[in-house]
Amino acid sequence: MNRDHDLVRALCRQAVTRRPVWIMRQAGRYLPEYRATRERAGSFLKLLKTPELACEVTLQPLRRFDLDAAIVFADILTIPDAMGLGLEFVAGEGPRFGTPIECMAQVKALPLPDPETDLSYVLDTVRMAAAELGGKRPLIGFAGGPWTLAAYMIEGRAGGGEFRRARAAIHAAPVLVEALVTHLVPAIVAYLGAQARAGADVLMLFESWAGLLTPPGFERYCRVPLGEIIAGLKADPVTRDTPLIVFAKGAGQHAAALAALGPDALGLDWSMSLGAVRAATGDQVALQGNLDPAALFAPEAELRAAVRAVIADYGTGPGHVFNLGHGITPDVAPEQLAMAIDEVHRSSV
Ligand code: 1CP
Repeated sequence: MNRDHDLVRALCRQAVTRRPVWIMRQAGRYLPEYRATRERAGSFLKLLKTPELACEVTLQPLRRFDLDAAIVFADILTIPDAMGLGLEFVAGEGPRFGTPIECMAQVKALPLPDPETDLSYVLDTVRMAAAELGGKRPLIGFAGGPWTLAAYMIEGRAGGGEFRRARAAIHAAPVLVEALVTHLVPAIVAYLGAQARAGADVLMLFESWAGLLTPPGFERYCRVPLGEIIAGLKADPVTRDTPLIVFAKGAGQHAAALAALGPDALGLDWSMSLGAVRAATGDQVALQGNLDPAALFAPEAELRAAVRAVIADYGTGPGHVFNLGHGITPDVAPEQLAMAIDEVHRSSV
């Protein structure tokens, strides 16, 4: 385990030599070298399922930028794929499942994937990337949160931010949605545990569509199952000591409730003030974020000022990991990201 690094120390709210920074979706389409490797693989799914190439794109952003972590190149939809939903990626449209979830019989029949066999390609990517990093930079493993996975599994396709079917199901078939998220909990615990055993130094849960839920929906489909996942990880001797970041996008109002579940850190989107969340969570957790990804389109002076504003908003003391408030978009110029990272290093400890 790679404990001797600023990212791990910041996640444990310990003093750092330099404020750590990494970027959600740092390996991706805004990088020409990523597009070239995807081309070589033939498709996104082939890239994902070819560990040599997935390892290569995991490391690409670290060759270009002075980043404090690599994130394993995989996708949150690997679990539903391993459960047999038939994942495809349609050009210009995003993910789609051949057999979306429509009834309780399907939920009951969903297998619990064995990560070592059913998701061995992800674990091979983790093992290769960890070996290449050689302890110089920590590697982040991740999974989708149960509500976000359930939303894609019911919707059957990229939600485009709306997820009309999944949200209708909450009202028309709440027992089905609850059964599905409950079914996903042990699969997510096993998958994250396997990534930690394969060499991931930090774990992260992406609950990217938490913001679609009403407060009672958040409680039932998000907070409660996330609590079960965290309890499962903290009961396992390997994952107990692996720092865990929970990113529930659009759920900043629930930050204190999430902090009480016992993750090491919360990721925040740009709608929240880091300082306000820090005050509300009483320094129980580290915070990660939260530059608006659209700030990467600003002229240099404004971009640098926006980076400084995020740092000032967090305030002094340890426990901050700089990141965007959501993934970097494919249309960003890599030079703009380089400037933002440079400003993090100039303006902070
Ligand atoms: O065309 C391509 O090259 C595919 C684009 C792409 C990439 C680069 C997809 C399809 N997935 C990924 C990799 C990926 N996905 C990573 C590793 C790379 C990195 O972070 O550097 C990670 C962490 C994810 C996680 C992921 N996938 C999330 C959670 C994070 C977030 O951005 O909210 C979600 C929601 C997905 C689903 C997904 N996968 C891909 C797309 C286009 C989508 C979104 C579809 C939609 O709009 O609903």
